[in-house]
Amino acid sequence: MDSRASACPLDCPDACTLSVSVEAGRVHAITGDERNPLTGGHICGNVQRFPQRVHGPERILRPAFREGPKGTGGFQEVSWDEALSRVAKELGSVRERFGGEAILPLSYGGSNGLLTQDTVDARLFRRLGASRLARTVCAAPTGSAAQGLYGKMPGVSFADYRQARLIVVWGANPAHSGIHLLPPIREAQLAGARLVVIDPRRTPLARRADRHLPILPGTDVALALGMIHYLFETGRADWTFLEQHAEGVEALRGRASEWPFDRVAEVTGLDGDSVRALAEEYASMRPAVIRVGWGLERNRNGGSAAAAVMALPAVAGHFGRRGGGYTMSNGAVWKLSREGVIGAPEASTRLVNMNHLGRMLLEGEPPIRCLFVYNANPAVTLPDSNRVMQGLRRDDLFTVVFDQVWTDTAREADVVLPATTFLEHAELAAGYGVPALRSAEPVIAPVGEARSNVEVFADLCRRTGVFQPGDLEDPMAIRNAIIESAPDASRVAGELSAQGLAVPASGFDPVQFVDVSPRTPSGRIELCPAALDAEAPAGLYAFQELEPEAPLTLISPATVHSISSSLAELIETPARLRMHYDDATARGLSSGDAVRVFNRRGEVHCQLEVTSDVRSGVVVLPKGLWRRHTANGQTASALAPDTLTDLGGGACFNDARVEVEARPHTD
Ligand SMILES: Nc1nc2c(c(=O)[nH]1)N[C@H]1C(S)=C(S)[C@@H](COP(=O)(O)OP(=O)(O)OC[C@H]3O[C@@H](n4cnc5c(=O)[nH]c(N)nc54)[C@H](O)[C@@H]3O)O[C@H]1N2
Ligand SMILES: Nc1nc2c(c(=O)[nH]1)N[C@H]1C(S)=C(S)[C@@H](COP(=O)(O)OP(=O)(O)OC[C@H]3O[C@@H](n4cnc5c(=O)[nH]c(N)nc54)[C@H](O)[C@@H]3O)O[C@H]1N2
Ligand SMILES: [Mo]
Repeated sequence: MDSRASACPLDCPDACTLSVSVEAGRVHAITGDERNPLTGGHICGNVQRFPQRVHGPERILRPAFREGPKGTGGFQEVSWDEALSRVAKELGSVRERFGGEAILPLSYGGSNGLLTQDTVDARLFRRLGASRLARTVCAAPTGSAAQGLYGKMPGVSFADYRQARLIVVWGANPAHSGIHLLPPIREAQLAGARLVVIDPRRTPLARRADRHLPILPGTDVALALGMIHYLFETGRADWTFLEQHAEGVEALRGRASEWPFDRVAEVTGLDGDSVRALAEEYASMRPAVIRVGWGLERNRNGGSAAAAVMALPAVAGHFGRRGGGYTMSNGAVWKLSREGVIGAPEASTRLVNMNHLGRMLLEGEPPIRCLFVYNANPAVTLPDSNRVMQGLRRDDLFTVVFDQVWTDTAREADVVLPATTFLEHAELAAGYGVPALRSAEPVIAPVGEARSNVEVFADLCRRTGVFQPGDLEDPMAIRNAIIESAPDASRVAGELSAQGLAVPASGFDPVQFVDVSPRTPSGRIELCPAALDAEAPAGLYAFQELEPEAPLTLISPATVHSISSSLAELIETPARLRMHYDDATARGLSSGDAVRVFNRRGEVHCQLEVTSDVRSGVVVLPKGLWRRHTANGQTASALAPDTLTDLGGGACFNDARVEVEARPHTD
């Protein structure tokens, strides 16, 4: 058995380095390896299960054409040459007859690698003049807020949570979604730190927290503004720091003054005493750090909520010492550009928000005639998924799906193309929590006839006639060109070739306002940036009422069983809806009942689990499930509205209102 080095590129904040045991061309096991000192030998269950995807029965082995009507699932295997010439011909004829904007490429962070997205794929679609995609399904509101206030300044490292005296985990569930934050939190707690968790669910961390605030989804902006108001009102705002480093202080102070604790309590569903206690702890304990998660962004107030939460450390003066400040995404830590590799300027063609895929497929003008899906599984991961599915079934839509496994989206395709996994192609990947850049070589040959994104898009550039001399097509050359774009390229290249891993210029453990500072144009914190204020429908920090379309709020957070919908093909147990005892009793329901969760967009048929781990008024379905996991083929995404967040045009998965009732018979 051979042991080979690799790097996990799955969509997760952590950036694990891996050791892969290989025998006779097959992957046997994946374990952690110590090259990344921040993740060490500890890896999650998802990547450990990855060999079952690579060699599993759901793997797409050869290209295929649909046979029979859409949705009936019949496919006929074909050669790569047949498949690519048909795809190239369709791209060409759609462009000729309807214009390039009738083509929509649809991809998200499914591969999470720097080689497999926004390189040769972007070259093809830009040169074809295709519609552009706004990649908003995740991190759009938090990203806009982090950009507007701090220019995406690097965050407090996971390791430095050890130094904190107060840790606030706000809308994040690292026990499932980024496990390497747990040991530092545990160590800090053993050294006497207080832990606060703000989450509608009693998460694993909430169980061991000193304080759990089971907030109503979509109301975090009220809680954060209430805390800011308290800081100003009680004379604990750090005016010296604010004068030196921040703009927009008066605007923020004015907007926060509308949030006395009694109003905060009423809106958030929290008790006033715990809100006050949290505000007092945050004012007085230092260092204090906030882990800002993505759970709080997925609602109409999500951008303002993220901005208000990130404004807190500035107002309270928590920056400037190790273990103080905030952590949001560290995705922007690496200053790498792929524009040189793409070799085509970004066109000014129509910009399609991916959260509107369903309505765009059904109503878009000019109509989308060709949809090219890769690095994503939109049939189940985008909001209002019944409309997405209806759009995919349009007879006059030509759909290409390029994936590793037979996803629910692949089953709707006209042409299916088999993709390699990260164990079969070269990759360059950075984590967005642990900011390590890692390069990795393939550890096995492609399974079946799978090909990498770089290879397939390069071939399509040639077949569609958009290839230009000088275009980079070799993965190694592309990787080198991306590394070359780093300001300190030779150091990065040297570290990557010596150990497969590079440290960002700001280091692994920067202290905010000591080692790193805001990357805004002014170099100062913009607490109320004009652009965000203009973008948010009622202005930044305004609370938009959550008018009840139905009484319960459905949220669908990440679980340990999949990474978004990736690896969910390995989940064997059917979906369960989790509901609080009070809500169950009020409806005469109990654990094990067959239920129907519904609103006007869709319905999910599944089993009920009654629990005290979810606050009343809120119900939970897992994120990432496939159609097979519910009794009627719909998932949480079918119930999620395709309305957009206040900033960034993001998805409102946790802003779904539903009702639940017993189902008379099991289907
Ligand atoms: N195992 C695993 N790891 C993953 C993923 C996965 O699917 N599985 N997904 C990856 C991806 S793509 C991402 S973006 C990250 C996401 O990682 P997280 O930031 O942890 O995001 P979520 O799981 O969406 O939600 C986090 C928590 O927010 C809570 N929540 C929901 N609504 C609200 C609200 O309005 N306010 C507050 N305060 N809390 C709320 C949920 O109950 C949940 O516990 O994880 C990544 N890591
Ligand atoms: N209900 C609900 N839905 C959600 C969320 C939620 O909170 N609730 N959260 C959302 C979040 S946070 C995110 S990030 C999105 C993610 O949604 P998606 O971007 O759709 O991500 P995945 O479900 O991981 O699907 C990625 C697909 O890309 C394929 N892939 C991986 N690597 C490669 C490659 O190299 N080449 C090719 N061609 N394909 C590859 C994988 O096999 C997989 O099928 O889901 C969102 N969906
Ligand atoms: Mo995400």
